[in-house]
Amino acid sequence: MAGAIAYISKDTDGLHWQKILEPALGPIDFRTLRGGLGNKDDIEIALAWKPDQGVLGSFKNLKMVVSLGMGVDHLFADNRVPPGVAVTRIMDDGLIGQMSEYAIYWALRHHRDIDRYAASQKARSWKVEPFKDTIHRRIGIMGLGTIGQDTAAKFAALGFPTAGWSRTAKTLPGIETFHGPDGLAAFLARTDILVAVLPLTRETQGILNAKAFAALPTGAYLINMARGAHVVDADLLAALESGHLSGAALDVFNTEPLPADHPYWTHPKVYVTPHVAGSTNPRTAAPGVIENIKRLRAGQPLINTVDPKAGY
Ligand code: NDP
Ligand code: OXD
Repeated sequence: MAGAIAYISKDTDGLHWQKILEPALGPIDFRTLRGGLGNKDDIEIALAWKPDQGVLGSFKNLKMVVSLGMGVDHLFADNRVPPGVAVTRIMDDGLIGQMSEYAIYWALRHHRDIDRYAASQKARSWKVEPFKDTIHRRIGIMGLGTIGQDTAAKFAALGFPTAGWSRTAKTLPGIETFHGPDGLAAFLARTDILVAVLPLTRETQGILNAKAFAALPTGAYLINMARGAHVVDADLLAALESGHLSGAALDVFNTEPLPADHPYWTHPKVYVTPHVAGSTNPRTAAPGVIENIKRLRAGQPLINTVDPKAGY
């Protein structure tokens, strides 16, 4: 039998992955954190989500790590992946669709003044809010990768003027594009609803700070579905208090779970969800994982690879 596949996550027992992989790969030597890893020298592939420091490094014959989330920052923190081991990530159309839904839900809720109408309903008040034409609500997607491009295309299809910002230059149908540090201020200046969907890297940590918020137009709204560490919390709270930002929908936080005493929990302009914008669905994520296991074993080039130098 080929080398073992280890499920390295504390979230679940991982046996659902074994059930999904076995019909495609035949009998596999599947190990899990909960069930015991046995002789670690047998482990060739790790399916990992937030591995503890040193765990992956203890697998001497590890050849490939598969991130069980689309984000890979959990693997690069403190060099958790030993040098020379291939890093790939799940590519999950189901998850991508959920992320776009999340952004569109909060954007529409803000755009259509649903909170004000809910307050009016409570007061039995038939009050019509000022009309804002869709073509005047500018959406800005920060990060034009797999998720950002899907989200941008869907906003554009709804008729919102949509722009995106990425590291390298891009041309995308129906989307205004900006890139690099030099393009950031202009991108923010034309953005009424900012959707953050960047990877967390050295360059993007703390990028949603006082300077970035000041560059947004007054009344702008933030949707952060990327990583909490993109946000300088004190700066966001200050921008909300001052009224410069009108609100924020936050799925991710500097500390997760969000501490019980954190001001976001009770802030009248903040919505909190517990890192659920997109959940990995093994049914939709498995085909890419299976393909990569077959490719690794056949000595073929892998797909959905991650560049450890860039960190995404
Ligand atoms: P990708 O790696 O496909 O794309 C990343 C995008 O960010 C690219 O467009 C890239 O630019 C851009 N980018 C990276 N660094 C910079 C930089 N320094 N300046 C400007 N742009 C930059 O990522 P995905 O779309 O797959 O995912 C994005 C993130 O979403 C994940 O890393 C994860 O953190 C988060 N996520 C959150 C989930 C949740 O439930 N809340 C679920 C899934 C993902 P370029 O195109 O030029 O390379
Ligand atoms: C992911 C996540 O990266 O769940 O997939 O955050």
